[in-house]
Amino acid sequence: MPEADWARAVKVLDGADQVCLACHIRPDADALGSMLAIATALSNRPGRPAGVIASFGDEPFAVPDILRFLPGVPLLSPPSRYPARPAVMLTFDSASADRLGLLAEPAAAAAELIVLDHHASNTRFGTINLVDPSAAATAVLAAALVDRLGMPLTADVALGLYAGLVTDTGSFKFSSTTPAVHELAAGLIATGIDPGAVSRHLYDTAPFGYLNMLAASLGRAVLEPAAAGGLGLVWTTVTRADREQAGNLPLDAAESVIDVIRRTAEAEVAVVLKEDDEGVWQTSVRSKAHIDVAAACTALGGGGHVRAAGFSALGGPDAAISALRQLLDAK
Ligand SMILES: [Mn+2]
Repeated sequence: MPEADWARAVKVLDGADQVCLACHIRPDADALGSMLAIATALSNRPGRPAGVIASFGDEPFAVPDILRFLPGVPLLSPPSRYPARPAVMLTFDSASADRLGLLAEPAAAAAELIVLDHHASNTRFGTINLVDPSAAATAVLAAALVDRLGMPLTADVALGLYAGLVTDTGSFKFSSTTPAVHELAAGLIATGIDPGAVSRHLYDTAPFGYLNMLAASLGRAVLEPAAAGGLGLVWTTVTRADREQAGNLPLDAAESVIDVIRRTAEAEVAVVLKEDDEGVWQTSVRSKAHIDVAAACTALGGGGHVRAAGFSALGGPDAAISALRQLLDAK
């Protein structure tokens, strides 16, 4: 990433009295944790605190249950209160403007738009693009920004960054877990945060109904050994009815199903199609070693990383899986 881009971003943010922050819709811990870390740091900037507006473009506007523990949640406001023409806007973990949902319009009208992201599929929609596909998480870039702006790394700032780092490295299990990732984690933990508490909030806590939803979904899993060019495909669905029958669980309760499905030894590619409250199928796709699922998902209107990507399907799950199957076979 060019040093000149960092320098421009630092100059713009240093000079801003108000900074408008946004992350992608249906935020995960990397998007929301990175944004809230920067929101917290900017609003406590020594000597010159900035006015901060932080949001994401979902309507209705709701912070996912499992992310409510993040410091800085009270700094959030709904997209309806977002300025129409921000002087300085900073986006987190969004590969394209449409991933900002309702905040795509303010982003298009912003005088300066700084894009902080690590997706290879990033469309570079900012006036300043801090995009590094080699970064394990947007949180890595947000940590660099904290450092470059000379803002103190307090425990409240570190916790959001750590949550993002844990999530995007699969709890330090993915190949993106470099020595630098562990060095960053060490610096974050040294602020006094409790990594055990972060894991409990993110992964190890769910209402009892989750077990019923998981059972229903796993019971429908299909293995197609001949698919994905013979490397194998495993897939399942999580329907609205599954979530309703499990005690009206929110969509984000279904996020972790992919982590069970993708264990399947006989399949290079794992897919979970999750029906959201509007009947759209939010589809998560993972691969292990050979297939670029970002390319397939981008072709279906989504995006992501080589080993972890997704797309939204308006038709039914059968149409979505057959479209995906064709793209994976073409590899
Ligand atoms: Mn990310």
